This record gives sequence, C-alpha cells and structure tokens, in this order.
Amino acid sequence: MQVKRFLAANLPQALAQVKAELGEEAVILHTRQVRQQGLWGWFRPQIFEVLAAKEEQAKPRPKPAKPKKPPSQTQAPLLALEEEYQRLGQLVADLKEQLPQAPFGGAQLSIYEAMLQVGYDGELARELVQLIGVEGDLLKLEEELAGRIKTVPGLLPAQNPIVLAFVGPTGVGKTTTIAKLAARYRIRHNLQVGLATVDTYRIGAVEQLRTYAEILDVPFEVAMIPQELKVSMEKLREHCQVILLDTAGRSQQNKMQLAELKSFLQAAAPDQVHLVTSGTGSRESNRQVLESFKKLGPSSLIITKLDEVASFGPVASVILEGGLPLSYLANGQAVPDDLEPAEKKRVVQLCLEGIGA
Ligand SMILES: Nc1nc2c(ncn2[C@@H]2O[C@H](COP(=O)(O)OP(=O)(O)O)[C@@H](O)[C@H]2O)c(=O)[nH]1
Ligand SMILES: [Mg+2]
Repeated sequence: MQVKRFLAANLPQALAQVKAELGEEAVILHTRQVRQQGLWGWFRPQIFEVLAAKEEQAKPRPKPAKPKKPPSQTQAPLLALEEEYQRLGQLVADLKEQLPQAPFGGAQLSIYEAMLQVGYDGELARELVQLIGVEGDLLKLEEELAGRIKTVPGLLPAQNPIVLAFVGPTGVGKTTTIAKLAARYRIRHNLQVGLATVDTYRIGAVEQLRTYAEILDVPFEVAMIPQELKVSMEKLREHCQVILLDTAGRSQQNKMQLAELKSFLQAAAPDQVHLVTSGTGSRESNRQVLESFKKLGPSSLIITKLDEVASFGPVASVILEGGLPLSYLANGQAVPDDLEPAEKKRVVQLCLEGIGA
C-alpha cells in the first residue's frame, strides 16, 4: 500500500491532488485542518491535510527456499530486507487500525467531493458518505436524508385561535413571509386573520405590514413594549383564528436585543415560534443564527430566498444539523405565491442538489 500526505488550502483542492497522483482508486484515510509550521503559521490560514492511500497489487514473490546452510554473506542483506519489508507491512496495518475514521474511496469519494463542492460541512459529508457504503448508492443517501429531515405537517392551524410568531435576523424575509401566509389563510382558507408587529425600530417596518393588513382587510396591532403587546394579543384573540406576530430583525450577536425579544414573546405567548433564516447565508452564519435564537425556543425553521441560492450545502447543513423541523420554504419575493409548506421529498431534493447525476 502506498500512503501519501497531501496539503492544500481547502479540501476540494487536496482531493484533486489525491486524484491526480493516486488516481480514482485512491482511498482517503484521514482528513484534518492543520496550522502551517513555524511561528508565522499562527498568523496564516489553516491548511487541509489529507492522508490517502493506494492499494498496490502485490507481485507474487517466489517463496525463498529454506537455507540449508547458514546464510552466506550475500544472502544476509536480502534476509534483512525481507524482515524490514514485513515489519513495514505490519506497521501500515497497525496505523490503519489506529485511524479514527474509516477510509472510503471510489464512488463514495466522488460523492464526498461533490458534497464539499456544494458547501457541505466536511464532517457531515464524511458521516453521510460512510453510511452509504462503498458503491456510493445515492438512493441510500436519499433514504438517510429522509430519515434525518424533520418537517412539520401542513399549513392549516391545528387550533383556534393560534398565534404564530416569526423571529430571525434582519432582512431574511420575516415580514414578507408573514404577508404570504396571511394572504393564504385569509383568501384560500377563508380564516379570520390578525396581524401584529413589535418591529418599531426601522422606519417603514410598521408601514410595510400595515399595507398588507389593509390590502387583506384584517385587523392590525402595533406594540412598543411587552405590556402593550399583551393587550393587543388579547384583542386579536377575541376575533381572529390565526394571529401572525412580526418581530424586529435581531442580530444573532446582540444578547440585549435577544433578551428584549424574549420578553415580547413571553407577553404574546405564541403557540409556534418560527425561526426565519435566509438560504443565502453561509454555513457559519446559519450556525450562529441557530445557536443564538435557540434561546427563544423556536419550534420550527423557515428557509427563505431559495431562489437566490447558488449551492445548497450550507442550506443542507442548517437543515440537518440545526435539529429544528422545517415548516416553510420561501423561493421568491412574490406575495403570496412564493411560499410552500416544507415537504420532506422536496427538502431531500434540495439537500441533494448538485450531488450525483
Ligand atoms: N429573492 C427573495 N427575496 C425575498 C424572499 N423573501 C423576502 N425577500 C426579500 O427580502 C427583503 C427583506 O424582506 P423582509 O420581509 O422585509 O425581511 P425582514 O427584515 O426579515 O422582515 C425584501 O426585499 C423581500 O422582498 C425570498 O424568498 N426570495
Ligand atoms: Mg420585517
């Protein structure tokens, strides 16, 4: 077995080197991020290390005849070499056993590469391809994803009245999503809808939702402080079947803002809290959004702007690692059309976008 170490700025580059040098049959033994050597290494970006191997067809070697006499001076170095050869073989076998991750190659490797290229998290991609076996069966991957993806059923409210709150960073499409849902509930399902907002920070934010309330001819409440919101919600609960609560976009970095939002949510006592996040965000920003907004106890996740997403790895990572069931997917600015309840089959397809045939 030929084992080689490759270093590159990112994993796809390192894998390309592996393929170029060891060919399609290469087997990945190990991947990790490492610092560059020396003091300056601390100031430079980390690089990726891939340990790859290629099985070599061992040539059948003639069995050495048993020496009848003690080895002559010319035979002695040959025997030493033989021993060294066996020792090295054992060493490689031992090393392989100690490696924390199982190796993979062939079709699995191609799928792994594709996953990295569309922006999947390396760990997640590795975990998934290891589950699907050496043939890299995409159907198995599909099944695995279907098992992991959680969705909440249907658009129709299970109780009456029901309060749905929408939280998330600024500009992800909370108000637009609320308008889309309000229009559907009101027009398609003929339900009594009420709208409320506590987003009084941005000029125009209140007007944006008020305009939709006027078009749909539904009651609309604005609250500046949690106590006011409590009163507004009581009013809406008297007449409405579905109440949609809009909130100000909070930065996931700002703990004060999040604490304030929490007190608004406590006052509104929503039945569902939908965390809205944009599909165009990076894996890292999605991770931060999930981490920070977790404190507000979201019940589900809405992903917006899917129409603008170039590669779906970060979306797949937020879906698979976030642990929140998906409620809706938004794929455009048009109200009310560009919204769909999250269906498992469609979500699986999103996660497979750009992977495989
Ligand atoms: N392309 C695209 N744009 C969207 C989508 N949802 C919302 N937007 C746009 O994103 C911008 C911010 O939306 P808004 O609802 O005000 O975000 P909010 O700050 O979270 O309330 C607006 O220009 C929306 O038209 C979507 O699914 N796709
Ligand atoms: Mg808004």
